[in-house]
Amino acid sequence: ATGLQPIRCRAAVCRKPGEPLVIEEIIVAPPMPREVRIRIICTSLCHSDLTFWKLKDPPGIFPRILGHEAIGVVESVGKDVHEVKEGDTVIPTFMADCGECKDCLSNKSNLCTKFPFSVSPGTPRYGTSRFTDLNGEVIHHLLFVSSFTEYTVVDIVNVTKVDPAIPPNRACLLSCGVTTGVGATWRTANVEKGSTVAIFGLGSIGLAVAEGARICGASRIIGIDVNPEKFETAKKFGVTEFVNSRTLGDKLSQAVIEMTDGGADYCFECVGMAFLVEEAFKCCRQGWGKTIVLGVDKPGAVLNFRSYDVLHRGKTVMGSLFGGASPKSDIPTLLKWYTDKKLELDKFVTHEVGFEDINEAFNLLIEGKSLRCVIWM
Ligand code: CXF
Ligand code: ZN
Repeated sequence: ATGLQPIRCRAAVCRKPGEPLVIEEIIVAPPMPREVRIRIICTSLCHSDLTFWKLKDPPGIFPRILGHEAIGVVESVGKDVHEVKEGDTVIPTFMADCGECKDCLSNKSNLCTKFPFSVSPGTPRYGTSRFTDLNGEVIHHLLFVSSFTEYTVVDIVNVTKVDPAIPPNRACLLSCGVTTGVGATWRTANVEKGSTVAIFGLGSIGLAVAEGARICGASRIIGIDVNPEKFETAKKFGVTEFVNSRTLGDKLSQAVIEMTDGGADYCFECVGMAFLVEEAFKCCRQGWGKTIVLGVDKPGAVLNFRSYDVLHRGKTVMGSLFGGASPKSDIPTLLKWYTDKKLELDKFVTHEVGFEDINEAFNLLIEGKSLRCVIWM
C-alpha cells in the first residue's frame, strides 16, 4: 500500500438527514502530514450516530460519513508519523490525545487543549475532508473518525495503537460507548468499593456505567428507566434494583432517597435531558453525593440548581466526555481488563451484520432491540 495514492472503496454515505445510508464508491485521499489512513475492520453503531443522522441541515451537514466507534489497521501513514506504522491495529477516537498539552500531560484531564473536541465536519488539524464522491463532491467527516467506510483518514492524535490479538468485534466497543460508561465510574467519579450507585437510563451507556460500578466494587446498583423490561438485561450488567421512573413520576427522587437512606453516593445521568440531571442531583446524598452527567442535551440546555444545595450541602455535579478517559493510556488498560476477564464486553454485542446491512443496524437501535450491533466491513 502506498500512502501517496487515493483509494477507491465502498462507503455508506449519509446523503440526507434521516434517510437510509447509501453504499457507494468514494475516493479517499492519502493521509496528510500527521494523519493515518486506516482500513476499518469493524465498526459499531452508537446512539450519537443516530443524532447526527437525523440532524436537519444546518446544523446537520451532508453528505457525510457517519460512524465513530471502530477498529482498523493502518494502511498508510502521512509525513512525520512515527507513532504507528503500516499494519498496526488501531482504535480511532473522537477525543484527541496529543500527549503534549497541559491537559494531556495531566492525569486529571482528558480534554486535549491542542486538538479540542468539536463536531467539525473536517479533520482536526486542517479542517478539510479526505473524502469525495465519484462526481468530485466533498463528503464530510464525523467526529474526526468517520468509520462507515472501508477506508478513512484519522489524525495521529485520534488513534490509539492496540494489541492485534484482541477480537476486533469486542475491542471496537472501547472506541466510544463502553469507555464512556466505564470511564465515568473509574476516571470521572472514582466510585469506591461498597458504594451505592444510581443510574438514570439503561441504554448501552447506562449499562456500561453499571459494568464500571460493578468493577469498582459498588454494592448497590440501582437502575432507573421508564421501561421495566430493561431490568432483565440490566441484571447481567450488575444492576441490583430497578426503579420505574414512569410510574413514580414526580415521586422519583423521594423514592430513591428513601431506599438509599438519604440518597445515592453516585448518580449517573445517561440520557441527555436537563430535567433528569436535576432529578439525579436530588437523588444524591448530602455530604458527599456526586452526580455525573454523561448525557448530552440540546445545545443551550440550562440546568437549574439551588445554590444552597450545590454550595452548602456538600453535593457535586460533574460531567465528562469519553468518561474522562485518555484514549492512549486508558484504552489499553481497559483492553487488559477485558483479557483478564474483569471487564465483560461480550454482553454488549447483541447483533452483528455485514456492511451491506448497515441500515439494519440503524433499525435495530431505533427500535430499541440492540445494545451494540457490530458492522463487519
Ligand atoms: C458524543 C459525545 C458528546 C457530543 C456528541 C458526541 N460522543 C460520542 O457518542
Ligand atoms: Zn458514540
